[in-house]
Amino acid sequence: MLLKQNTFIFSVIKSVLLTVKKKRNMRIIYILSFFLIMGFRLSAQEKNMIDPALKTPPEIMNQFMDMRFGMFIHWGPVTLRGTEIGWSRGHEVATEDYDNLYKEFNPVLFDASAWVKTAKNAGMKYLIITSKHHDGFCLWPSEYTDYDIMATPFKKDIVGALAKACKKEGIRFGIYFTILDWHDRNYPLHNDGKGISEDGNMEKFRSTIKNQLKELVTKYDPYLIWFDGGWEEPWTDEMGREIYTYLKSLKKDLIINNRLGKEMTGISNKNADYSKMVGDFDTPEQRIGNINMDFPWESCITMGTQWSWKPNDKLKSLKECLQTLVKTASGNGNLLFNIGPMPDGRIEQRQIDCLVQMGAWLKKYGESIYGTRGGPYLPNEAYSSTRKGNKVFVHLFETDKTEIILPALPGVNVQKATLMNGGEVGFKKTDDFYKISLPAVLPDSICNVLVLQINREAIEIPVIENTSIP
Ligand code: FHN
Repeated sequence: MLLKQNTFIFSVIKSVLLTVKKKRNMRIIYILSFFLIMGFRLSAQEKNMIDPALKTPPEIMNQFMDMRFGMFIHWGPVTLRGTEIGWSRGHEVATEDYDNLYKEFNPVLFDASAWVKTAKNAGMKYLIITSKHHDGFCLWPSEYTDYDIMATPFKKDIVGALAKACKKEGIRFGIYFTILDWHDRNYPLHNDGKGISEDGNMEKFRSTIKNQLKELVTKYDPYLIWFDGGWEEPWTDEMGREIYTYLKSLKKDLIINNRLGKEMTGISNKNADYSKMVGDFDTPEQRIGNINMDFPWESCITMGTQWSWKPNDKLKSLKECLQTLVKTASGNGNLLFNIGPMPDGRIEQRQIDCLVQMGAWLKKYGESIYGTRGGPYLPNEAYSSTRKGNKVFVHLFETDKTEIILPALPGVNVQKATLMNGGEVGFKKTDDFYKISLPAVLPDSICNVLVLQINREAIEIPVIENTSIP
């Protein structure tokens, strides 16, 4: 009887232990499978993102965003036809003709230091040249193609000359590099409406661009690489991340824009997922980007109507150029302002004249642009603002007003209100508004700067969405 009882107890204990053991095993199995799945997920996630340790650190990006104003240069043999670089190949200009323009490309009046000095005098802090655009022509001597500057009658390294001149003038040097290359047979697309070509070989193509990027980084030590043309089907974000990681192995602090991947606000101003971007800053194109106080951005905009030189092109007025710069800064972005030099190597005098006048304005009002951050007032037709330290700079676009009314800044005491280069102004505060009376004659005929000196750090003020006056 006792034995029976004991056997029963043992079997109960055994099954309990077994259950516990089974449960423990199950728990171990659950825990193991959890970590396994997490591992998979993590590796997938890690695979879908750039190693944070490689990302360009905030202090480097802040230094870049302090610059606020850069020169973009689109140039190449296409200027001999005055049509749009890359896009006119096989369209306005027959492919055969386009691809042989390099044989006539001889910009004997090209003077790198003159270009860089023009940028510097304009108040620009960095300069980016199209080393290779979608037509595949390389403005530097490349080991990996014969379709480069050494095949032209000119035979001088354009990228190298600009890198040297920038270093001499203390201007940061950047390189534009297209991912897509409609001229390269290994790249499966040729902008000819014929779709993916069988003889494409992305493996070979990717090793060519990797080798060329190594050439550019090791030979010219750029501050920044401005990628473009990653929107076509043969290119993937994965490939973009691989290039980002590779470039960071060549130069740790190299700044790289977000066009190595597909996620961007770009031309269409679409709502982008910044966590998916492959690169350090967003690149709104041909428009002023939306205010963004968290993710760095830079608008690239043409002075004319196309990127490369066009004879007798319609250029933006000085007022439009200055307002574009000021409104971009007030949205917390940089302006990369594009010029297209002529086929003989000179920058058109009209473009230089406009840049000189922008520089003259920045010599007087640069404190309200360089090193500032956007807001708190959102840009509108009458004004926009930037801020730095305990100052808010309000850029006034109307020069015929003797009074301006601004929404009061929450939790702020305005200690002093002055006009840059213009002295004290009348200042009255009501609960919700500031009433500022301006002198009949304002210091500047295009854009004046009202400075509100306040009792706290201006960056702490939330962005004022609604600037409309009742
Ligand atoms: O196709 C290019 C264009 O030619 C120009 O280079 C601009 C500059 O940002 N990016 C592309 C269009 O998005």
